[in-house]
Amino acid sequence: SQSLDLRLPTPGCYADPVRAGMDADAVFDGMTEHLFFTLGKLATSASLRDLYMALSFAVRDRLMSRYLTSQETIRARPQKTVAYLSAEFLIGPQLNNNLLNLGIKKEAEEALKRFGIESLNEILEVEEEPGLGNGGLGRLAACYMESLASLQVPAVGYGIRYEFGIFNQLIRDGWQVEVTDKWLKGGWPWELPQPDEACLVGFGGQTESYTDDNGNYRSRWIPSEHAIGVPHDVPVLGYRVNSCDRLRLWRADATESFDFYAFNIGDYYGAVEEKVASETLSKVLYPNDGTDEGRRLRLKQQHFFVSCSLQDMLRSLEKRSIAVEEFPNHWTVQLNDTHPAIAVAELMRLLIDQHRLDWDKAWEITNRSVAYTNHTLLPEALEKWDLSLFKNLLPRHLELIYEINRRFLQQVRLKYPGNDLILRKLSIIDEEGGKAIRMAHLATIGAHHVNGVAALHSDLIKRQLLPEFAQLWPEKFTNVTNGVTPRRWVALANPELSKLLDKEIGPNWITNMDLLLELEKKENDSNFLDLFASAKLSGKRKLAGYIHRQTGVLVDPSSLFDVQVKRIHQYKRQHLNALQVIAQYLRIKNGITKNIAPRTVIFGGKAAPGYFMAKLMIRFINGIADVVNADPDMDGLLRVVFLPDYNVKLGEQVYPATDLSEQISTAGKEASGTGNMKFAMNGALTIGTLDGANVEIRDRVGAENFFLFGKTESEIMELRDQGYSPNSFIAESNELQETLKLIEVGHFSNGDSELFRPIINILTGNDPFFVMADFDDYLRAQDEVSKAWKKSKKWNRMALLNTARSGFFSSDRSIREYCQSIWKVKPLPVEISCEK
Ligand code: NBX
Repeated sequence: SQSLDLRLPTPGCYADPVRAGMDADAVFDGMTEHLFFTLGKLATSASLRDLYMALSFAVRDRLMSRYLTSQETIRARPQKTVAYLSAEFLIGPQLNNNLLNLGIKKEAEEALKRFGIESLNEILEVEEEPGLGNGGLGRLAACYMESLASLQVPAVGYGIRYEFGIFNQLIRDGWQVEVTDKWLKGGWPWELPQPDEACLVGFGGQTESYTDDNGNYRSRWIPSEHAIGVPHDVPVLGYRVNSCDRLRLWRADATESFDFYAFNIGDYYGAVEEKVASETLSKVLYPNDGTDEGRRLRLKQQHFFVSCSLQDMLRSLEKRSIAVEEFPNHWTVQLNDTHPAIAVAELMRLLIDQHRLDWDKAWEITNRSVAYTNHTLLPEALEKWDLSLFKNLLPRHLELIYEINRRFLQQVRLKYPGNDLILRKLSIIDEEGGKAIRMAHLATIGAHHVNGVAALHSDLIKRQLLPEFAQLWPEKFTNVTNGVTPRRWVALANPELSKLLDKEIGPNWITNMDLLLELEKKENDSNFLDLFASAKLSGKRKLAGYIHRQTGVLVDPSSLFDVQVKRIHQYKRQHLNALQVIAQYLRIKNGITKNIAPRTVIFGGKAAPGYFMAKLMIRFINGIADVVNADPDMDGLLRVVFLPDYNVKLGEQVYPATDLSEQISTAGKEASGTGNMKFAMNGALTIGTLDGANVEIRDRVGAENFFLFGKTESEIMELRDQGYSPNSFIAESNELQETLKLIEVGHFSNGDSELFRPIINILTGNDPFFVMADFDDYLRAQDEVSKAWKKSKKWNRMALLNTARSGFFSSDRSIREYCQSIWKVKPLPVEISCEK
């Protein structure tokens, strides 16, 4: 095999663990050295955190030859690389994942024993999780990076190294309290700062026109402000392959420590002002996962990381003396929602203003390189920038966007003569109210493909969100149903199930989830079903312990664990679930317990700090929990838990421990969902609406293994068009009336009838998410759940079939689809020489 001319300090030949330094002795020696030289500690006085750091450094060392060889292979072979642009990468804890993908978990455990640590978990507990994302979108980016590396596809994830990620959530008196996430305190061992590859980014100022040497009219941008982007690289290792891709996160630094002019005139504070302003750029992640607040600093963040990333890509061509015209053959740029959509204008600017290309060539390059993934249909979540704000911050980009729009609308005019309405609908500039830039339009016009994230969602993009665009360019629109990585979400999160799967079907399911279909053969094998159920029980025991430690609530691991974990949102309808809990509570109070299955209803998720209703929903759930858990009548029948600070790490505990997955959004509102997939893989049954990827999950696992309820998307539309009135549904349901009544009298708020009034008002007012319309059917489906739970063998069979048929939802499948139909990239296997 061809080997690259690299001087590798530790040849990382996977086939030869001793030479590669992968055995327990080597890991132990590595830890000892890092304790001494890197951390300045003696093994005798090392804390758990010291040991975590030492092991992480030792593991990082063992990634390095793969990482460097991969980067060198990508550099040396002229093949297309994926650039995944995302304002968020919710990567989760790194140590365990790297141990798994390297294949040295046992060796690490052995090494730890020599330091007196009996369980790897003790060390994993210490790891801070980088919360560099809000929820599904950020986590998807992380799953995709892991699959790209595992599939040996050359890729770079480009994003922002926020100093403070998503806030930590505390619950005080039932309310959410936000606490700053200081994930970098104490140092984070997985990043490699690369100050030599810093990039300069401009903001503000103005443009001026001039005539170039060839007599052409040109525009140039004179920014009033600059920031420096310093890349911080995180290796992303594939599963048991040599490929190790890179996550390149940009930190904003000030251009100068001092503005020397200001310094000279004695304005010391003025001089440091610019430094402070630009350093604030990558300070904090915006914690809104829905509504976009149109904040100036957020647009600055977006332009900052996009500009750095595109400059980095162009520079990689220059370094290899590849002509800039070749850009689309070397980079395929994926926009994770519109957050990086400024890339369309910024790439044009770099090509025209800096690389001197003419418009047509620049546009061809841009359009051939860029593709856009949409993640939401909610109008309030669609990014729009106020024109004056945009002009003030990015005047040159505005000129370019005007020109993109002008040329585009000219095309539209020719196609639809005299149709002003369609021009207004398609324009990048929204003329209603104050003028604004519609980023989804910019992305759609600039991209060669636009995709949704589940079949229904992609269909709705064409029918509802961008119908005029879909009519204009039908071939541009496509679907790639989301997926999640089975490495983190099964192999690592659910060791008991993994062991069982390894034993039954061999270990290859981890990279080929279709092999899980072999489990179908076991659906009537009582022995196997028992083993499957006991893996689940073991997950539930662990979670029960965690719940007790965190909340003080004792839950019974043999009860049905009924779980809803996701961001708190009205469209996700945690309040529908909460109402159902109250209805069950009332039944128990009224002695109607015959059909009740003992349940532990678990909620988890963060609310955006400015989202009043979401925060009230948390308070509401905690109010219900307080009443239910304190009532002896509920003993053995019902428990309610709100798990604080839901994040990736906690998710890893929750998915394996869940029997029932709550996916109850208003049909047409949840683009895909990805938690739904993690639950199904881990053998939870879903209760859900026909929304997002639920539709495909049900198709795959079988309608008989899924608890369906609720109005369909078209029924919801119909209801709305007819003038929906929640009260007509309330009038027909006694249980719903009684449930609402109990809230109104303050039963869950210590007699305070005002506290939850806003929830009642919204539900009985216009009920924008059709909670009342779906309540009765939801309760019916929950009764089906209870009935099924009581036939445990049947339940276990249904659960097994969920796992068996969930292979489609591996992110490996999603990434293969992106590679084939959108990116046109192929794997590039990485060879590491093992000279004797
Ligand atoms: O993206 C989510 C969707 O709601 C899910 O249905 C979908 O499964 C997931 C992955 O495709 N969207 C999401 O998580 N959005 C955000 O987190 C977000 C963050 C910042 C922002 C707007 C939305 N300004």
